[in-house]
Amino acid sequence: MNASTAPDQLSTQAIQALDSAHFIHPFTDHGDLATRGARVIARAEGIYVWDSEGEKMLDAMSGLWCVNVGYGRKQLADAAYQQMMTLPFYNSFFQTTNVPAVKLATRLAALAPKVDGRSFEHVFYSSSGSESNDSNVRMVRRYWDLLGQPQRKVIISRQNAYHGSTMAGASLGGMSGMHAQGDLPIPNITHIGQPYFFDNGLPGESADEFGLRAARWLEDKILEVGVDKVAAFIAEPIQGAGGVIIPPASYWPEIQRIVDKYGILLISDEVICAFGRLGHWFAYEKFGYRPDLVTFAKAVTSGYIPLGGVMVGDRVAKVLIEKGGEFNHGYTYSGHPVACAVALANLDLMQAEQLPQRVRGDMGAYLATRYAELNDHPLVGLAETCGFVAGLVLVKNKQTRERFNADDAVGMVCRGHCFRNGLIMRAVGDRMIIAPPLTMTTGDIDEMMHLIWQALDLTLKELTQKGMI
Ligand code: PXG
Repeated sequence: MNASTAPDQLSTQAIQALDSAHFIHPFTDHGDLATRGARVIARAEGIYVWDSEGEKMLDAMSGLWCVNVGYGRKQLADAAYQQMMTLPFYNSFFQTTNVPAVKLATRLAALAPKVDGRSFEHVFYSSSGSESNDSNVRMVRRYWDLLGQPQRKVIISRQNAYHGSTMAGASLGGMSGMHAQGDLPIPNITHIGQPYFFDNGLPGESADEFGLRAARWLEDKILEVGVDKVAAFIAEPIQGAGGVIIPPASYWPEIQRIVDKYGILLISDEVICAFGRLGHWFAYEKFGYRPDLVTFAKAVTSGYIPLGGVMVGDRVAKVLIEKGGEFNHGYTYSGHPVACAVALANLDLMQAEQLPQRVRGDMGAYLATRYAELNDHPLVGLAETCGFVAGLVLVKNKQTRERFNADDAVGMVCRGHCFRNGLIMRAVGDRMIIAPPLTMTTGDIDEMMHLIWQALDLTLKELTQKGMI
């Protein structure tokens, strides 16, 4: 086979064979993939993607939590083209800068809400969420070094968190499967439990009581490690890859009280939650807490081109800039002009179409109402949304809340039915989750809900036939 043949002239099987021969995919069992062949995603428009066999699927995951403005938006392609013809690349290392990077930093600083007088006037750029969290580790350590407290090195995170796949990102994350490969976490990173009420709430305990208890695991950990050794706490506003774990309302205010009490830095990893996903430009505004650093990536460009970064709050920026001298850290693509130009066009679009406002208003409410109907399905233990993310837990017995065994791989069964019926929904253990494009209309939501019901019905049928329920 001639690999230089244009891919769209190759048959699906030929592409799958080349894929198997040459492409190592992220988080993939290649032995398994080789037996079934990868699904070749060929094109996309609006909220739909098509595979190489012409099968159309409603993409309820926005690619991978990123295509917030939907597919096929010409303004973003035009912005990339224009910028490539003007200045496709220049670095920002040696006292140089470029206009899109400056404009975007200014724009992001204006969009990031001030809380209690604290603001975000500075942005550090990378190309991904993982790199951004590596930068956070570097910045946090540098901050405490500059303040003469170099022993403050420990960053506290949470089990089942996802903060990326680089050495620091995977270490900050709380995925045991990732830690098991490659001697992770790296030193000075430790984890507390996640605020997952359905899993960890005690009999008779209210969600808010549980939220306070879960937040206080942070205080316990700070005291265990030693107050003078703790540098920062990192958390996603809502855990995304962990299965859309929405914390009780009491959780974030209590976390804020604790980080304030001990003076540690707070990192809000908003790689999934920012840029309208929860109805705000930044999610800390929704929950009312005051982070010092905010990680972003994905939807800053709606995934059209890689870009990530960190919003650096005044507390950290002041120390790094006024006391720091040169900070020996940065990436070739920090402030990439094309990526920044696409981000600006993306923010223009989001602003013109008022996407965060729609999610905060009518459309978020409509999704919440329709999604809550799933609570009537016999397989669903609890279905809930927050803005335009939603999760449900599949249960064996609705009344007793009995769960399936991990070996049942019930999420994968359901995901299979979704795929075969033209819906992309993600499975995380026994949870089914969505993060649809923010451009969805009520008609789109109705169509998606119909497909979700169908997939749940088919899953129930299969599990019943197999005697698993
Ligand atoms: N932080 C958070 C909160 C994320 O969700 C990252 C950091 C890392 O970003 P990059 O750009 O380096 O991938 C993420 C990424 C999933 C899934 O299975 C989620 C992510 C990535 C891959 C898969 O839901 N989130």
